[in-house]
Amino acid sequence: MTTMQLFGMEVSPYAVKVRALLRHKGIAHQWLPRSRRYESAFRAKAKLPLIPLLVIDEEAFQDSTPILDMLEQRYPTNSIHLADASMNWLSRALEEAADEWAVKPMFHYRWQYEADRINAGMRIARASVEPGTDPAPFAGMISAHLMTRLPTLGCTDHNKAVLESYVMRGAALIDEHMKNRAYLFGGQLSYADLGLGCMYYQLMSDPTPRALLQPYVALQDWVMRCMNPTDQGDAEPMTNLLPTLAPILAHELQHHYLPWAQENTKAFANEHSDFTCSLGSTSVTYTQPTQKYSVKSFAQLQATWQALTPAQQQTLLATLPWLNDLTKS
Ligand SMILES: N[C@@H](CCC(=O)N[C@@H](CS)C(=O)NCC(=O)O)C(=O)O
Repeated sequence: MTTMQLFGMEVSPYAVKVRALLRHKGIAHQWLPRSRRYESAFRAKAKLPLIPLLVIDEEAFQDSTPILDMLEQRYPTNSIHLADASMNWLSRALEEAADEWAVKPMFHYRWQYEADRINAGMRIARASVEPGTDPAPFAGMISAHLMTRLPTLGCTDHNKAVLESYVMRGAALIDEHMKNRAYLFGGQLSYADLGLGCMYYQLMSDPTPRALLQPYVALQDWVMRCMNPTDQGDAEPMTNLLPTLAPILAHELQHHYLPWAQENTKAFANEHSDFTCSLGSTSVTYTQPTQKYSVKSFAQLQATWQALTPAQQQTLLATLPWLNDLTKS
């Protein structure tokens, strides 16, 4: 019998994303916190010191998006691939945007605000130490360590307005869209739900963004559905979705992720250590150090655009013309 172990943490968006897909597919698995208790088991399998780590019998897998792809291939029931290739591209683009961009405001709220920092530090410490050990001394160390990563990710005072207005506008748009449906593309769970849903799940677990998101009940219901999903029918036709999905796509992709990823890639190619760009509707610029992993994942997304047929690309460009410039390298 196959055994499956998922090393994760409740505070890790990428780990709860993989767990949500395992739940969705009804795949039995053991959820193991990355803690003192399981550290040697983790190290025996992990190539990188990162969660999620999924171990199937003796095989180890890391990096949440390739893990979702592998699970889709091996366990095709309850697929998160949308049958319409154009819609599926959008779903994958939203997942990539959540992984690389939406993680920034999540990290910003969690580690810049004192109440959130204390809360998250304690949650991580409690999950990490042996039962019976006082987590408090570790909580401060964990917070101090994670705060050192803030500038690298672009979570600075300078970028605060861009990061926070991104979340609040995005929440209002998703809330509106979710008033009439179970998931972003209708009744079927998609990559986009897992990617964006797991970021909002984290935001909802931190006191400052949780309070700000309180008015958005449809958004909150969707987030909780994404974390423990069951399909509720088929995807809807694009024409049904567009009135409230197009503003989400513009917000996530046109005004944030794609221009950010393009500038990051340009900076990387020109060996610039940092870059500045205009994002969203705020008048202040956004600036951060160049990020190598996102160059690779953006290139992969561009390759999936190139792999669409001209007709599939045209379907998207007819309603979302801004994709034309933003999918080019
Ligand atoms: N691209 C990776 C990112 C994984 C990642 O950044 N994991 C974080 C937790 S959310 C981690 O393990 N950090 C540990 C560390 O940086 O020491 C994925 O999607 O799995």
